[in-house]
Amino acid sequence: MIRKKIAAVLGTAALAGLGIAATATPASAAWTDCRSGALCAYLGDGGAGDPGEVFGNNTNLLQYTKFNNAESVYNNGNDCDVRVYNGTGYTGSSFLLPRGYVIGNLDAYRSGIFADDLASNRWVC
Ligand SMILES: [Ca+2]
Ligand SMILES: [Ca+2]
Repeated sequence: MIRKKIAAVLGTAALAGLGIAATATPASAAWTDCRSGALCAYLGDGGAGDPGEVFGNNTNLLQYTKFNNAESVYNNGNDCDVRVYNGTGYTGSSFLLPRGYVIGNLDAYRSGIFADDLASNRWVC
């Protein structure tokens, strides 16, 4: 798909991108559209664009465009960390995203194995 580049947000996105190339980091103000309690996925790096939100555990996130094409992800859960898989039904590879943390550029995280494929999630308390 064509990835939209927005010059106006590039400064913020680039700053956020620097810290999260290899690991999860605490969320900053750019991520605030994600409602409390949700796991949010974005079509842009660094939380750019409107989030796709899910609550609870999900065996098939690929039915949601923003998870199926995710560029960044944010755990805005209330209490728990969340494990995210690149296979449906909690299969494939996974990472644990602590509560309040983001991955700002999935392409740069673990060789991009989760980019465009956040397929299922399970909350870990
Ligand atoms: Ca996909
Ligand atoms: Ca990216």
